[in-house]
Amino acid sequence: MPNPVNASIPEEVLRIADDIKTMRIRGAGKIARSAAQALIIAAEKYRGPPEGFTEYIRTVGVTLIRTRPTAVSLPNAVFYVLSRIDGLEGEEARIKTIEAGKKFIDLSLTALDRLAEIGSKLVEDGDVVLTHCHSTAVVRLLQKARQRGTDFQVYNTETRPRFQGRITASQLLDSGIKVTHITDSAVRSVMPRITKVIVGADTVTSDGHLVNKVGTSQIAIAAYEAGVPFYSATESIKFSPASFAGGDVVIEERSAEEVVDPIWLKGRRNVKVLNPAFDITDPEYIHGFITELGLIPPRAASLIIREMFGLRSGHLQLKLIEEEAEWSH
Ligand code: RI2
Repeated sequence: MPNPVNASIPEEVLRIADDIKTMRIRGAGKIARSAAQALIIAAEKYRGPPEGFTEYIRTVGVTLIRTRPTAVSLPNAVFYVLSRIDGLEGEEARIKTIEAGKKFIDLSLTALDRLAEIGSKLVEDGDVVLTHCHSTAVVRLLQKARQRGTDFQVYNTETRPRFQGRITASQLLDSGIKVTHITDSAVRSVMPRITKVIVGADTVTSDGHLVNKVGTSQIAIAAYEAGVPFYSATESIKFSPASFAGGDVVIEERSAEEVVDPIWLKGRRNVKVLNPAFDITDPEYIHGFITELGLIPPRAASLIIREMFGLRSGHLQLKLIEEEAEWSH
């Protein structure tokens, strides 16, 4: 179905969508807050007829959801805002969109702060924490532990192909935390020195699976083998109501150029490059999810989803995602 109002989406909103797609804006929490901000901007800049607003803002929501498929915080942010204007029209809907967008950003930042506070208490003197990729939630948690005066150090993976681990290393070093930067493939060999693994999350499913940066599941298995507890630090907005309703998590495949030099690839046309951005860790390897609601065991994920989003939200989200799929054909 052609999208009739696409042309009127403000430039600034389309830029945010593009920045999410190209990962200039990245990290599941930041992506969600940026999507909420984009909805606020779209509502503030709307100049069309009042009766066209609801359709317009849904189109903006769908445009944002289409940018990256894996982190559920993105559709959760869009759904949070859109569900609050359900049944409203015109100016009332426009004002409520702005209010809901601001409220979402506020809640998300408060959750981040709270989970960092809760998680920081898990870090003890003498700990050697391993982390993967760059997660704002993990960095905040470690910074809080440091502020509390806990004496610990961190091993962090470089995280190929996009090297988000370098951001983690810089931020931890700036906070006075001792960091050892390792290649992704060194994880198992350093595991005997590690006392805790703490990674972020892009999506947590209702049955307690963790979807996170590719390589996470290998780390979880290596930690399990060595008897090292494995945690994921995640705001509850990364729990997936759609998975509760039977929806699958789509693992994003990114371009070959992120993995190999295009010139190298040009001369080797028969080489197939695969670049999945995320993988899935089974609940049995996960000690707990550090959330703003406390430390949650994987088997309790469905309770969190029910509590935070309600029973019907999964079906409603799936409907929105299905509409999105129709539009993209
Ligand atoms: P915060 C990142 O994905 C990583 O997988 C990280 O663990 C996750 O987002 C959560 O990040 P990407 O956007 O919300 O780099 O904790 O592909 O920042």
